[in-house]
Amino acid sequence: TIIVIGSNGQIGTELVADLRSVYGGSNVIASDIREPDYETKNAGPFEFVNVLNKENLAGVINKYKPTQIYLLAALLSATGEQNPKLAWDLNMNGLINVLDFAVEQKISKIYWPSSIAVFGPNSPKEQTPQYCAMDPNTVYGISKLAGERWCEYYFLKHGLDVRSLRYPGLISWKSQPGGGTTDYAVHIFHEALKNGSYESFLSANTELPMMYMNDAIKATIGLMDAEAEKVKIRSSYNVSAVSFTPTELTTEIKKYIPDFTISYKDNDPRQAIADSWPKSIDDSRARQDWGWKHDFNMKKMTEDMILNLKTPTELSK
Ligand code: VAH
Repeated sequence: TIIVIGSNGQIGTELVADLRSVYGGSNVIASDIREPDYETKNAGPFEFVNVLNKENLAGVINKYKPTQIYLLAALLSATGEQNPKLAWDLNMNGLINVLDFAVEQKISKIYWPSSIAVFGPNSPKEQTPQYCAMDPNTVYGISKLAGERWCEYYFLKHGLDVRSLRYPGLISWKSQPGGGTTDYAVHIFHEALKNGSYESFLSANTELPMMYMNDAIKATIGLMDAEAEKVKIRSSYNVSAVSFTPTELTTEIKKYIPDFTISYKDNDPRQAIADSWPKSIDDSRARQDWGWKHDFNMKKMTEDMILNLKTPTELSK
């Protein structure tokens, strides 16, 4: 069995559904600190799991004896800045609790997401390499950088097969984003279809690395299915697909909604976060080591988002 912790989030919602289609509904346990939406709840087992509550976590692990755990629970960059101590506690101690149980219970594989947020103002901005100066200045980025070091440490000291990806901004239609800096790239589609206009909290020329959720799930399952010896990086792999600005995304959206207009809110705190991150990522190591390749460019992503949001889809709350 597989346990997905943080299954109600932007990634978890889709990852649970896709893992269930591969492994069977009853073999993938969704878990979070609040009830899932109707669809997830009826497609397989759900458990309340708070990664900061060790006896709760131990109880669920003992109940299901999982062979894999995906730990997705975290506070993201924007919410983390509003609640720095909780972000550090949840992102860091949640990870260490899971790593410890994984060693104790000999769980064969652990997945933990990192982020391009591990890079900072002094990291190269274009085609940011796998290894370089990393001075993240958000609690989220600090916790992800430290988390990468812990993952590699548990691999080296305990032989734990823990694997990780540095996700860029993720864009999806099935699930709402969870308080990040890249959330504009999801909100814009909903607003464009609903109101024909959107006020962006990032400036027109803010270029960020992005990825469609289909590609993010493909990368995640692709990394987890790779033979262990191909996973040569045990901190976290750079992965990417596209990079674009709000202006470029607007131009693409206008091909489907010609009257769509964008405006820009200035001095949003998320602008400083975005400005500290790379504009584009070099993910050649993931492509070399375990055959990563993205499928969705901005054009294909926009088409798929509009197509799916246009039909009356009940969005997960
Ligand atoms: C965030 N969506 O904005 C997340 C992600 C790279 C961005 O880590 O915080």
